[in-house]
Amino acid sequence: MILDIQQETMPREDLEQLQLVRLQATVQRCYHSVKTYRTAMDELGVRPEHIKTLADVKLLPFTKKEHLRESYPFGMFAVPTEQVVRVHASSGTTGKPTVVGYTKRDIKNWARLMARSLHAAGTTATDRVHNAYGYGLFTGGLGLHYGAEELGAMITPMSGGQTQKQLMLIQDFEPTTLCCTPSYALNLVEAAESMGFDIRKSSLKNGLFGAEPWTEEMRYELESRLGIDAIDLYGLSEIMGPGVAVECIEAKNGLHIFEDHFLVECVDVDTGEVLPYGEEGEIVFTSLTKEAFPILRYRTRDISVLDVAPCKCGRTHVRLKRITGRSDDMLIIRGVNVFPSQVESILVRTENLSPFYQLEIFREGNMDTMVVNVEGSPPLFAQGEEARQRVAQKIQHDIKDFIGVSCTIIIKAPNEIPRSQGKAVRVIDHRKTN
Ligand code: DLL
Repeated sequence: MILDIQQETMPREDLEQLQLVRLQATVQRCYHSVKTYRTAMDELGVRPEHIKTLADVKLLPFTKKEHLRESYPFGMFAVPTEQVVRVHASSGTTGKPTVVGYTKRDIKNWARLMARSLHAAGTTATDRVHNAYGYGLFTGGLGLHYGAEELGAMITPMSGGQTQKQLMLIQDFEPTTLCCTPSYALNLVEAAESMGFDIRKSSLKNGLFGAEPWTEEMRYELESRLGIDAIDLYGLSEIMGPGVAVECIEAKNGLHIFEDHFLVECVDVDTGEVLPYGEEGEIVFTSLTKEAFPILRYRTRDISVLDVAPCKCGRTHVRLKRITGRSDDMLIIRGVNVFPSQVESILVRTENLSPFYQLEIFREGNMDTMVVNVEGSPPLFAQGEEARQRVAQKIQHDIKDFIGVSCTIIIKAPNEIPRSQGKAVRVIDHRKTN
């Protein structure tokens, strides 16, 4: 199998030349085949031939989730549906899902990118992959699946759920790579421990975790409890699915974006202004090779920083710092911006807790209040109320200190927080239901 990994170490000038040619072709395709893009570009007075340099991307209109919803189901496809061989959809919180399509070539490119992601994470053709990402409309399961096959590895298409069975197959099939959400990995660890299965001694050596925000503290937790290298994997269905960016096992310090297929920008959330490398903002992608569902300047709502510093792995592709959260996940509690991942960092490094938590947001009068529900470890629970109060006070103090917001802490009994089968539900916002 030939992986086009030479693209990952190309000198930047060559990479940028390749990107420009692909960008120009994508803009032509969007303008001539997708009404939404033609209308938006005409409104701005931009024609495909105005894109002469990569920086000209900023002349193009942004695409937002609303555009995809308005064109439900196939209105933004750039090829006749006869040429589409697969669709995926991501469920929104309200109404219809957003639908994305792939031609045969798109599927091939995606499989290659996922093979490259697995390769960057340290998986080889002789490895065995246990895939617990959900199969179905969600892109996680099938995305990893075709990538592992493309790489030549052996894959178990387990999908999510059936935790006991997952653990049995991990013992019997002896996989080396685990693929699932970080919250589900934690769920597996806990279930293994309760069965008396020491998963640290299993055949697993690395894991590709993504589809939801997680923290360095959670990486430490997963690496120490599973005895593996935990690698961050990023993607979104609107752009392709998993395999848009991945960490390299050499540095584990930010996710290399596959820039030969995606053009990335970081913009100011409010003004849409393009920010220089190193500044935090909203990540925006333009696809460079997609046929069925090309996309221009998609506002991901994911907040991060782009890092151009050279990486010790030799890849020249820009790195995306760990996603701190989505702009629409950001909670504003009494004027203070809070991302659930900031709370996670504090909880995971506090002793005597299990790393399962959920935040509840209430509105009392004009005041927003946050309640942090977190599970105590079984020994803490056995120590009684006073010990739990001490831990609760410590967390409350640390959250006030590091994040700047006062909140109430409730230490729950082991197993009281619902376990995730896929993406974890970290926030219950009662303001939206009242
Ligand atoms: O979650 C694709 C995926 C599957 C990625 C498996 C990685 C592994 P969607 O369901 O469309 O696609 O959700 C995309 O999930 O905009 C981010 O907010 C979040 N997300 C995905 N990966 C990460 C990550 C898949 N590594 C949305 N860290 C994205 C933080 C992530 N957030």
